[in-house]
Amino acid sequence: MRNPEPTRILTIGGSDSGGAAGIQADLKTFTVLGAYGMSVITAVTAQNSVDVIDVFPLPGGFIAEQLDAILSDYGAQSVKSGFLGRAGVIKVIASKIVEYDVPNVVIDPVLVNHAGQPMFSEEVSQAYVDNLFPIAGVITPNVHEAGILAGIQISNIPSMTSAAIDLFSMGARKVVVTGGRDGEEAVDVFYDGRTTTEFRTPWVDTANLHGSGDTFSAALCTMISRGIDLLDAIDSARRFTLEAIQGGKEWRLGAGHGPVSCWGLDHP
Ligand code: PXL
Repeated sequence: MRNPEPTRILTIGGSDSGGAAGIQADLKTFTVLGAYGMSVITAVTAQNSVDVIDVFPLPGGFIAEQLDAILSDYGAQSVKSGFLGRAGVIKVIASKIVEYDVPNVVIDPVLVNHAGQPMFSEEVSQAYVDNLFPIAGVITPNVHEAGILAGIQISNIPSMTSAAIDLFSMGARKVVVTGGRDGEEAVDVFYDGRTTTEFRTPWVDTANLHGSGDTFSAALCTMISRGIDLLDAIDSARRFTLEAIQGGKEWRLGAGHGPVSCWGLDHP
């Protein structure tokens, strides 16, 4: 055998035709980090660096078929969810993760577009809380999503921390609220029911952040599947994402918010 057998990781989310976010970001991250990526597509988007022009949701039954196909054969050592968008689809996905007993569940509750504007109804947020929070090893909302889920306005680091604590009390076992900013630092806040931990890295001034949240949670999912302790996995996934942002910060691939880079990085 030439290469060691890779870790198998499943992403469940939407296709970004622009390749910046969604399953494309996830599969690139898994690959760069040496894992074998699989994808269940929930919706196909027509989007670029400027706009999401249209979304074509796939039928829930077909999403279930994709899950059955993968999980009855390859199986997965960890799973990450992204753009799900419908309460019924969220329920189907939760029941399949339970049915196949997939370990290491990372839930990125995608509720806003890259500009931070809500994309879905309240019913979708509630479906995450009711169906995916209880089975998640960790959830990774950004500040906008954490604010929507916790029903609070997040304006600084203390309010990020309050939201993380609220999301724990709503049933999520481990919470990382991402995308905070404190002066010249990018801040993520972690809460596990006992302690809060702040992760800080230098703020990178760039418009090219499209897909950075997906990249972080896909990297986190990969680190966790290797058995790395959660706090170390978060630290490592953040460093990977920081390097990805730094690598693409000067790019002008489109007229709007471009992707992050994810190659040429020296990571285990
Ligand atoms: O970055 C969140 C995200 C994930 N997946 C898809 C998206 C978006 C944001 O717009 O379109 C397909």
